[in-house]
Amino acid sequence: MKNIVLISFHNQKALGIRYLEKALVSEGIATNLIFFKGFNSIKPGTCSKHELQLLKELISELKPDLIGLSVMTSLYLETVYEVNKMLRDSFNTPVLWGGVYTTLFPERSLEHADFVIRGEGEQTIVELTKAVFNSTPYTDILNLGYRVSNNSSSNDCKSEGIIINDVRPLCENIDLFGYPELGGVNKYFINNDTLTKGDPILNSLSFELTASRGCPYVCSYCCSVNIKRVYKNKGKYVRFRSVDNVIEELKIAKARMKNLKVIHFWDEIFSDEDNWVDDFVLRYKKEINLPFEIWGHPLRTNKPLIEKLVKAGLYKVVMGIQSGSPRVRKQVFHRVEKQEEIINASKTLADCKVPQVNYDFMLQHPFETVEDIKETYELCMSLKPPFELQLHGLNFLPGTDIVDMAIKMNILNTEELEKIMYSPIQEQYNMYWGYTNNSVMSNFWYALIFMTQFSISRPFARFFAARYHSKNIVKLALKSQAVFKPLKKIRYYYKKGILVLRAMRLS
Ligand code: B12
Repeated sequence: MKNIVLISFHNQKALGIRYLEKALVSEGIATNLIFFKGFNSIKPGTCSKHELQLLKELISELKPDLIGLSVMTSLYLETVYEVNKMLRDSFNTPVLWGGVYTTLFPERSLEHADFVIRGEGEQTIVELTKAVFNSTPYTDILNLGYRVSNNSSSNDCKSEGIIINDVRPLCENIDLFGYPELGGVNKYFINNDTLTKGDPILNSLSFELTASRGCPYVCSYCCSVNIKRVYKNKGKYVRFRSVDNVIEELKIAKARMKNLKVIHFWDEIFSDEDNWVDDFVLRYKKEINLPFEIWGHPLRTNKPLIEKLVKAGLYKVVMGIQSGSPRVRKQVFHRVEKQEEIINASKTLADCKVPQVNYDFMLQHPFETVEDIKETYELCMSLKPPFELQLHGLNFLPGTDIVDMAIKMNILNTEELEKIMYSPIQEQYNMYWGYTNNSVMSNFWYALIFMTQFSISRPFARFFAARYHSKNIVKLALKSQAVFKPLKKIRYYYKKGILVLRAMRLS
């Protein structure tokens, strides 16, 4: 039977290919999903020879007529290239790429793939798969890009031998996409040198979904604004699902996932629209009643909203602040919120007693001065505790505005940036989580920022900060990290335990 295989990388929950499966299966197209490698945000590593062999054997068994690779992030390109090469060397099947990276770099992707799909793929993948299966023309399919053997006269032709068609208008009613199917015999997970049949999500403690698509902000380090530009004049970019549709999806997850303890909403901006939220909290509490986590934004955090969400089960908010320096935030990161707005948001989260508040910062990157990192320390001291900090570096992601800024400001040149952006997966993660800045004072303020998140170390941070001119104090503060760093691990296990207990009480 003709079928399509879709492969995700380092992500067994992969919303992208799960939505595509829904679209294909709804049209009666046989679809298999392979989750190649599990998610590991600290030490991902690439695939082993054995894992590649397992994939090859599985593809030989499934005999697909089209193979789609989900290239969501450039960080995992090393694994994507290995898989792509194996497919090219071993099979004659056309290969299709899609996902955020492909959307922003269709020409580059076509150096490896026969077809690319830009943007949201539901309708296009159905049209392309039908065309490939039935050997009918695909040249006019919107969102599609493909290689041609001889030159074409099409206006959409961007480079020789390549056609990139226009994108279709965005689907405004995203309920029409439905939601991913849980379980099924068409799912395979390859990880740790083992192939497991069945949907890996079914045994998970958490369920991940998104109640919206798109983001209204223009942060320079994120791809969202660049994806939005691909869709210029093609309709509304930020769209919300109906509460009904979201609750239906969650009810199925709750019924089918026996270990389910927590829900993650991965909306770039969780809805703050009154009617939607009122309806959601009422139904969520009544029909789902499990702790849930959202990503927050300082400009979308107000007391009535957070109070309602906490009553419904909101247990964790992760809020990107990224820098305490107004200069870095505005001029480098293109973020519009002011210092007082961030502090007020932190008051709201603390006053509403959100059980877990996590602030995200990008530090020690080439745009930052010692004065900027000192300002981040000062902001952290003004945030209302309790909170946790997620401190990391800046990933230069291909196609983002910050890459062009780094070139224009002579911070890095094109070759240096290419090397950074396309280096092996582990190197990119080391840069992201690493502690590579050599300036002693930058390391000093970084250490103090870390200390602001624990009530036990906060007074020490204040003490060290007041004496930052003294070399001995700077040395002492840097040494004291060895004492405070383990606090993070202790807190992690403590919070995890509390969360499981809380979920057991609720269910
Ligand atoms: C939610 C999310 C996550 C979740 C993923 C949850 C999950 N279950 O999948 C979590 C928090 C785990 C996560 C982790 C990471 N993420 Co993330 N994430 C997002 C976010 C906000 C939304 C993605 C999403 O689920 N959208 C909804 C689904 C339905 O859309 P989609 O995935 O884009 O899929 C559609 C199309 O792209 C296309 N498509 C997708 N796959 C395929 C395959 C084929 C064959 C075809 C034809 C089409 C196609 O069709 C799909 C349906 O319309 C995006 C931002 C964004 N605007 O995309 C960042 C984003 C994708 N993440 C990003 C990054 C960097 C990461 C991490 C590397 C972060 C880190 N340092 O660890 C990891 C990598 C995870 C991984 N292994 O892939 C970057 C990627 C950019 C880049 N160049 O690398 C983005 C764009 C954000 C940013 N900073 O710019 N992420």
